[in-house]
Amino acid sequence: MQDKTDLDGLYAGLEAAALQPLWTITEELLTPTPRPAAVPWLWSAATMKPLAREAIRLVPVERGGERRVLALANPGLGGRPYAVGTLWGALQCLGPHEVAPAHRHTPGAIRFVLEGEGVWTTVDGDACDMRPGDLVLTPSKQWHDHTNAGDSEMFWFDGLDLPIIQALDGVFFEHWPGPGESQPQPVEHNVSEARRRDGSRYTDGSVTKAVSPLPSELLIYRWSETEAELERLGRESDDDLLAVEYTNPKTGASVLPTMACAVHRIRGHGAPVRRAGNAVYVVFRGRGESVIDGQRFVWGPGDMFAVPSWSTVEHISVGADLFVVSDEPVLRALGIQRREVLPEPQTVTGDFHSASLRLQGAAS
Ligand code: 1HN
Repeated sequence: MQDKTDLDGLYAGLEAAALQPLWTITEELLTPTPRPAAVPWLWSAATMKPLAREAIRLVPVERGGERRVLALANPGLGGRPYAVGTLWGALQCLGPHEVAPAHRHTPGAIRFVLEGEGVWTTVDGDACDMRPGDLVLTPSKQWHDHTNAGDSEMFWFDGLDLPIIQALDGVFFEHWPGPGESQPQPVEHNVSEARRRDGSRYTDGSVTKAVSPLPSELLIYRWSETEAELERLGRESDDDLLAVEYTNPKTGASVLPTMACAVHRIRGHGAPVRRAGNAVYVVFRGRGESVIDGQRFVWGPGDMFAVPSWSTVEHISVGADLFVVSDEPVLRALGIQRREVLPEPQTVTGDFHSASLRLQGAAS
């Protein structure tokens, strides 16, 4: 009895002193394998696009709000605006002749273009033209603004390492000091592309990548070149899944120190794989499905889905190209990267229906 009272007193004393006894929390802290709070989830283009168009109609792009961006908010993350624990993922859109003001910040960003024309992102003075399938980089601390000089709406995917930089309490942000809200419009466009003609821009999974704190100086990777690389790989291999990673031509490392970008071409039933680290997928072309921890996700162009750390994923399609961004370079830099190919396809135990699809179902 005395012991129980003493023990209660100890725990009360610890709490009052802002101390916690590890022996009561060991098992939740040191899990045998990763237990991400984020859940596998899919955001469909059919749901997102009408909302984005409504936002274009109702909400101007202005200094302060800075961007018209719909953040993928994973329902496992308790309202935080992140697609997975370590990555921001979003649909960004610009209406005809809109300009999003210039700013810079410590989080780094990648853009994968889905739809539209006549838009460029100016990155530290270099105007990078954006066309569907292109990857455009906005490395940490570089000034950037977006200009839509065309008559059509523009949609692209944004990936940022914001949750990582936030976890490090390293977020700094600054508005362009002017004059004006944007950088001066450069006469020449795509300078980084013209300048960096040598060095390989892609690798397949068989190459061990360098670890580098430097972002790529090449800021644009064109879809025509990515596709040529996929075609080349496809002729050399009969795998059902071809993976091409974009690389820094100078160092052979991933495009940014924190984020790796790749395209997976699915032409059959890919092997089930799980890896340490989070990923967000964006469907560029084709239709298919992915089984993530037993749940089936059916997808088509413009859909986006979250694959949290250590969940098993396999992709199935007769022909599709998936863009994928992951935090793999961080795990690699820390020496904790890990990947396993499982011997058997998963048993499908359920089908995923997004919240809005469920609502539509309930209404009809
Ligand atoms: C940002 O600067 C952009 O520049 C997009 O387009 C998304 C999400 C969080 C923080 C900054 C952009 C962003 C962002």
